[in-house]
Amino acid sequence: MGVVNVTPDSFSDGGLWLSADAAIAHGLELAATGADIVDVGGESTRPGALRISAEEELRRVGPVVRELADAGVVVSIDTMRAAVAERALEAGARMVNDVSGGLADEAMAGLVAAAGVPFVVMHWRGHSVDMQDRAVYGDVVKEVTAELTERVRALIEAGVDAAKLIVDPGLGFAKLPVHSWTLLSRLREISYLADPAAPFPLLVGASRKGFIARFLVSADGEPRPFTECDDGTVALTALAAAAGAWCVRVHSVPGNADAVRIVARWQQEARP
Ligand code: PMM
Repeated sequence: MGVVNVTPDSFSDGGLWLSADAAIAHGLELAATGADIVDVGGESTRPGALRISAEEELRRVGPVVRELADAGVVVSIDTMRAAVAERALEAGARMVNDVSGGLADEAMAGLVAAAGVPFVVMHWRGHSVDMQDRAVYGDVVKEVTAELTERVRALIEAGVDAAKLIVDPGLGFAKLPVHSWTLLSRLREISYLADPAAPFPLLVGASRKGFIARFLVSADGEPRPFTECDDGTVALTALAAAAGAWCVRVHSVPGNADAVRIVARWQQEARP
């Protein structure tokens, strides 16, 4: 999954694809370089970000979703708002990626149930403006898994088809770096949720996140600039794919697409 953030302030690519033309060209490039899905978002979720209006969000993503979908790209809409998701689906998007897992907008579950599209349920504890205050865990894997399980239960109760749900640990969202690292090291447990016999597809969004930059510090202790975190992202993509992830959400596709293919080849040989 390649990312197009049509925002002025996203963490690693804010402002780069703010005009519709630039965003469309970037989405086409992501698809041409190996992305199976292009995730289009209009609202920044970087720690501390303030919300924008639904009108502004729609203004940013509408033409981008339509053009990419018309060009045959499988588009995912990255939004917490049912109204934005609905318009994006009308414009040709084929899945909904909601970082709040349906918590931010109570109309989201009904919309997704009626549309029958795949829905990404990310672990979330509140809006970006103060989410890092909620990065408090006793056992992060247990708590993230329990909270995702509760979300999945509520969505199914609201009529969403369980077979359409994809779960995501929400790296960096109400997580300190140590929480993201622990979650990454135990991805399988998260995809199992309540039932090891029936794992959910897992989406992992590690690309260029701050926990990579803060680990790969320079000799003088400076965090690695996010533009230089793509090799670290590729390493995590390989590990996530080997741990069974269904999808990785990334800003730069070629190295990550290679990593996914290499892991598939490795696993093909490793099968008895
Ligand atoms: N991360 C961001 C935005 N959307 N969606 C999912 N499902 N998972 C994520 O981890 C995720 C997301 C924020 O990252 P960006 O601003 O660098 O794109």
